[in-house]
Amino acid sequence: PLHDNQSGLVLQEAKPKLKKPPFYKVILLNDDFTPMDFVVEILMEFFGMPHEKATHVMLQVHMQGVGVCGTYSKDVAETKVYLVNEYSRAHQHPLMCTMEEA
Ligand code: NFA
Repeated sequence: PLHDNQSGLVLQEAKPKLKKPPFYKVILLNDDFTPMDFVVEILMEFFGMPHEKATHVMLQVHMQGVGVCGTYSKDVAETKVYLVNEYSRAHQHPLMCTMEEA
């Protein structure tokens, strides 16, 4: 809030705001049914990875259970999670995408 003092100056109060982390990791989760090629396609089309990197990340998710697709602002991460999950659902694959604080 702003307050006028007697001299007519306007001072900005120092707000002790604790900002949340501005970036989020978009995470892909393994499952037993989604074809490997479909996951590679998603990593290339939605996350801009070249085929070799997409294959590496897909195999990491396959073996470790989770993998990072990329780090984005909150809005962009939310949009990517939504689009990937909708695309997977539309193709009747159970692939799940989520996000967490970076
Ligand atoms: N585990 C899946 C399979 O064996 C492949 C997969 C990889 C699924 C990464 C989801 C994420 N077909």
